[in-house]
Amino acid sequence: MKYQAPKTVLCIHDLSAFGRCSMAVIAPVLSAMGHQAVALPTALLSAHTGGLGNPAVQDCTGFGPEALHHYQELGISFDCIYSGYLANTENQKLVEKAYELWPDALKIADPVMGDHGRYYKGMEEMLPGMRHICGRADVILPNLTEACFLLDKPYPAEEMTEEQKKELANTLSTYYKQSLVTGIPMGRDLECMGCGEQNFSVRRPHLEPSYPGTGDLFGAVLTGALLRGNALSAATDAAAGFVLDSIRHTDPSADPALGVWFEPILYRLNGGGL
Ligand code: PXL
Repeated sequence: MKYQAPKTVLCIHDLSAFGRCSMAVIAPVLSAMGHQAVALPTALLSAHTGGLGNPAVQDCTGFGPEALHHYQELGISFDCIYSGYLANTENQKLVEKAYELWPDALKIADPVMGDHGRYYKGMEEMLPGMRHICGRADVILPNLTEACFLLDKPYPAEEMTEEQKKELANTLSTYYKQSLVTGIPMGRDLECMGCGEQNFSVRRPHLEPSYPGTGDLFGAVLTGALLRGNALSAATDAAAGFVLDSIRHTDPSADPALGVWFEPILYRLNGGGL
């Protein structure tokens, strides 16, 4: 096998320990793909907030700036800064600070704010800061709801026409370098639309039920594949395929709140065609 130096990825996400989302899927996926995941948790939760009772929550806002200071002292150079769920506006400033400290890093931002046309609890106040972060990122990963929030557009009540998608893509391209809008319902499929420097779309069957953490799984595989030198469209295809395979490997009678069973197929990311 060709030797490839591990890429170092600063991961700014929450760590929800149980329930297979955020850092709990991002770190193992990046490791399996041969990268070093440096976990900078924005918050610690005993489990995610999507149907597993009342998790214990520890805010980590004070930890972030000290961690960045330490990495600066160590002279670490990050190849990539990948951010997701940010618990407050201080966390948003942390991402901006990381961008300033490591301007050459590939900046991937998932503007986690909501889904199904609605904000997650308390996330409305995050919109201005998310717009700012996304404006500086190389690649943003909004779902359709978040793309509509970013652009101040109403969430489409019905399936989008090609014309409407084109309009969304054009508007996103005016503000953001490269967007990947996930979760666009198209018939029996879900579409991921790439727009900006590269325009393409990737579709996979829309399987029910929906599981928490699949957006994080998608983002982590995409990030890992980009850092291996794949083109954005190939990385998107790989990420969408891995999410679908993980869903297919999940016992359909299991509680969806427990997330998808990606662990048994993690080995596929280590090498393969990526
Ligand atoms: O990306 C999923 C996610 C991340 N973080 C927290 C969550 C969820 C989904 O419910 O609750 C805290």
